[in-house]
Amino acid sequence: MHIDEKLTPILAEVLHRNAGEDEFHQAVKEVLGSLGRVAAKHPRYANGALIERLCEPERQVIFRVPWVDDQGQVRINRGFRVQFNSALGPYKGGLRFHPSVNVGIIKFLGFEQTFKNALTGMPIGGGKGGSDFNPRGRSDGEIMRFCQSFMTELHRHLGENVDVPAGDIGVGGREIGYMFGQYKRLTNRYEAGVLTGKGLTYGGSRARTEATGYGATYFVQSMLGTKGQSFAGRRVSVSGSGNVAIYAIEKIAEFGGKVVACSDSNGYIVDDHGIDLALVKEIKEVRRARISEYAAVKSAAHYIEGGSIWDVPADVAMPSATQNELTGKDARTLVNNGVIAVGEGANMPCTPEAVRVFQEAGVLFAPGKAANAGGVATSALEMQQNASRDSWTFEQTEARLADVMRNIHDRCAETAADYGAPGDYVLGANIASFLRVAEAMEALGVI
Ligand code: NDP
Ligand code: 2IT
Repeated sequence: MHIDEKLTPILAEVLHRNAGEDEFHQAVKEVLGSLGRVAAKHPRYANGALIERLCEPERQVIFRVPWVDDQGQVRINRGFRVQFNSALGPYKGGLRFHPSVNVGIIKFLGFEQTFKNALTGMPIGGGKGGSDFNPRGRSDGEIMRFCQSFMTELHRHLGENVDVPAGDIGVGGREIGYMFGQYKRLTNRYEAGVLTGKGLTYGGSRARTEATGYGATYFVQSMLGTKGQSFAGRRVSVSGSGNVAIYAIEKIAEFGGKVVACSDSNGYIVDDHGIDLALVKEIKEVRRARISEYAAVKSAAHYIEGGSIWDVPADVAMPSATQNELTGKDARTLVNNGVIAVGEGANMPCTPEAVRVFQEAGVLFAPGKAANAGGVATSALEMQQNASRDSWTFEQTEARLADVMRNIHDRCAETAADYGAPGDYVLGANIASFLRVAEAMEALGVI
């Protein structure tokens, strides 16, 4: 990744001030790698410490989360909320519950979120939060007590016009319900717009559950369309088997693609007949079990413990599990097996080396901040419905999502072409989003 010489001191300062936060460094480098062309065209954006301000979160909250497990033992976790940038609207972004969570991971996610949210064209700033709590194997009661304790501190930092969290890894409808219940109880306010990803009985939006996976699939479909291609008849691998992966698989099948592999953190399954999504949903959404069970039910499928899902030959790859899950080696394997398009359903799932390998091989590559923006865009639609005390149909909401994804695709493609790099969606996404945030920050003065 080449960083323009005007921007190298900014990067050096970020690395120095945020020592040890590897994922945050990686995300900042990726964006700065695209901004040299902006600094050349609009020198004023290199002034006023605007880029430096963009790299410094507006506020970071770290707190203790004590809770009592089913054995009566007191447990302690660490909670985070990084309110990254509110130039475009209230802080908006998910909460992640996973044992790997630390401040560097939350900062990388909040930084990415700021640009992603700008791409949606909606009035939302960027933020992210979560905890190093591991939900795996915990009872409903333990999950509820954890969520209540987490919200007992977090609630004072939130508000429908302040900061609006949603789900991410380890946080879905169940957790959002417990957190909304506790927020309502603590504040004595039915403030539906304070959280998104809510259930349909208490202010949720139709199509929010599906939105990230559907949106990523729409984006890749548009990208394939620029080359006269489509999902029809294509073999596809989707990593993960959580919220994003499940609804990507659903939409890919609707578009005529055949998803042959998916995974969880233990291993992956291959089903050359096409993944039976009803079975995946039953295993993952209902029983919260391991993907290995798929192969126990379907004799035609096989399960590989450990290893890399990217060893499976596929025309299209959609990494939808977690950061840095697809390495340079995986990218070379996919390229050698003839992959034509890669769409990041997850946040930063491809390592910088992997991205380079895809781009050098001429593979269509959709970066997460563009491809997975459908989730947060539909969260913004949920906020709109809450503000007007309205509730839209599934079709109406999905049509808005499809429209947003088409616009994001087109804006990334046009921006890349305008800046001399046609087909480079990484550059297009970084520049288009930067320009929107930078313009607002400039207008708001030194804040
Ligand atoms: P879920 O918790 O629903 O699913 C996560 C999936 O990824 C699971 O299959 C999980 O396996 C796997 N996974 C998680 N961590 C790891 C790891 N360290 N190594 C290998 N596999 C792992 O999360 P989501 O589907 O919501 O999120 C997936 C990705 O999409 C994340 O990067 C998230 O930030 C991003 N994203 C999510 C959005 C949303 O609306 N939910 C919106 C935009 C992006 P296991 O069960 O074994 O842990
Ligand atoms: O990474 C993401 O965009 C999300 N986890 C969704 C954020 C949101 O506020 O809907």
